[in-house]
Amino acid sequence: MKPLTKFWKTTLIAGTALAVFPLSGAIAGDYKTADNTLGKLGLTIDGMKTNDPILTTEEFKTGKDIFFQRCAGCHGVLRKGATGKALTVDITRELGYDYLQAFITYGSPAGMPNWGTSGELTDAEISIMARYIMTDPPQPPEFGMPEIMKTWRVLVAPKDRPTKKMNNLDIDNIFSVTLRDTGEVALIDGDSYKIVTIIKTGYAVHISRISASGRYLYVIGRDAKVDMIDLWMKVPRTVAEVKIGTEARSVETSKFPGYEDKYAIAGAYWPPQYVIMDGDTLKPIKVESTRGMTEDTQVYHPEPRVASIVASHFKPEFIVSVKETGKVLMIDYSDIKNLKVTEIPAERFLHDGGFDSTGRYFLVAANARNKVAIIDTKTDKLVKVVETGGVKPHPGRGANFIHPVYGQVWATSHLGDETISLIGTDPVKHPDQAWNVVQTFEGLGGGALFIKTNPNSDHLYVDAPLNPDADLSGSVAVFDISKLGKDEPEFKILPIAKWAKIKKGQPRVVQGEFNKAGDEIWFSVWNSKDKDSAIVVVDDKTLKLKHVIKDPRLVTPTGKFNVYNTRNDVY
Ligand code: DHE
Repeated sequence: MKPLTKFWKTTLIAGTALAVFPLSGAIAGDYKTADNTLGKLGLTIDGMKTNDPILTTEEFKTGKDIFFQRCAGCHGVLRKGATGKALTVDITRELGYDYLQAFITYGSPAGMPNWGTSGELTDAEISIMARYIMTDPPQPPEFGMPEIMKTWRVLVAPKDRPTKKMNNLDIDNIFSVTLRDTGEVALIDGDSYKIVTIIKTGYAVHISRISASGRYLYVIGRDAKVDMIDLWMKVPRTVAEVKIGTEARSVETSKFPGYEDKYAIAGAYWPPQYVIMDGDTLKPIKVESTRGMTEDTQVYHPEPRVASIVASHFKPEFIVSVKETGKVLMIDYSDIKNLKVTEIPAERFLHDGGFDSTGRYFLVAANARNKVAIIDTKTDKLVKVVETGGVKPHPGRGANFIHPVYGQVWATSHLGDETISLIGTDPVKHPDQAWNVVQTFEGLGGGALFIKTNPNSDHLYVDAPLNPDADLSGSVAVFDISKLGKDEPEFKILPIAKWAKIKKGQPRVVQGEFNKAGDEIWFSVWNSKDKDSAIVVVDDKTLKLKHVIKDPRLVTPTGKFNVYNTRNDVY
């Protein structure tokens, strides 16, 4: 690390945050400063070691931007830690600049990306980040109803929308594909593999969810912008939009009979809150904060972020996982004015999850605790919290199938190691196995994000996009479900990235998603923004390459959401 240029002088503001001013510029007015001796005092920043490098104002701004774009998702805006470790200044200053710089450069098998060696951050940016996280985190502003209302737009009013489907598409077999770095979704026809249209959405768009009828598609960007797309239009397009905060990951719609397409909900990372909206127009109805006490130690947390949200099939309720407090909120939308919320203490650091095969039980990963919490959505009670036997479970929505020995199970892969864990989910026919880990075995390697099967498939697919080894992050492991009775079941490796024949870059293969028929599975071949990406379609019966979708418009494809499977919670 080079010392800071001699033209800069640092000044302490409010104890620890740094601002830096150039000495060479003219000082306004006639007032001339005299040299003084204060600079000779050996003052240090509280807790920082004397040799730790510091930041210029410009670098602070760059660090802030990179942190919010790349790091806050795992470590939190206030850096109190969740999926990623806590990075509060008491910890980072103790670790010191050299350690932090090396860690950011090389990553770790436990899930920290190798930002330097992957080429995603330059040496200069890594140096800034190591120094940035040694300074106190800035806190972004609140975003309440007045701010939300200012962003709400109905682009096509319900009365001006078609009364029947105006296109020839099989809507149930459309895939909404996240184009992460362009802030768009591609709607791809699952029958012809053709791009129907590309729609501008929020920044670093994250997931799509479908209304109960299958007509409306809701997309959430990391900037907390929700776009509502009408799939009945001749060419599907956005009919309403709203920003529910400044940082978000999840959106869902009401599914209980009688409430189909009536409400939508989106959860924010910042400010920590959820917003219930009119399902037809996205008009915000209610905004509720999730700040409060942790479920176990009952200590106040200022930033309990909203992670996964699902819609109950048993009650008019949204099921909201609150990450840092570890609570699952059952939000009764039958009377939004007099909102009733059942708060279930589950486990801290809740992240992603999905239903069991019956749609009654919600299994959600508390990934930093290596556990899965199981919620009964019929009784609104916690069933159990189980250790998965692996490091950082990351199921996506998980995978449901009938195991040859243990009956119905739900599976999760892990971000932090190669473990795949199966949890029994049939309390009637397999009461001894229900809500216990019945088997663990190894997949490709650490860095797995998503696991997938389909009721019509005999295969279980597991990716490893965050594995530092390019061969592994470019492949998926496939298990034959009928052979899972063995202790250490074998798997086949599908070299998906090689099949895509992409010459430049190091694309990661991510998130399998089945088509409506459940006879083919699509994988994203996710390259950097300036390089070619693709979607590879695999024949589920033969495990052979069926089709490669390539198009210059397919920039950084990641999540794919088949309308039928998503609206019916088939996974
Ligand atoms: Fe995701 C789901 C949060 C990074 C692709 N991701 C989720 C969910 C949450 C979440 C809370 C569950 C939503 C739900 O079901 O309601 N994701 C986060 C993060 O906080 C994190 C770790 C860091 C960040 O800064 O965002 C993060 N996610 C990523 C990615 O980098 C991925 C791989 C690529 C991308 O597009 O950004 C990614 N996340 C996905 C996908 C799903 C998802 C594809 C939905 C999976 C599904 O099958 O439902």
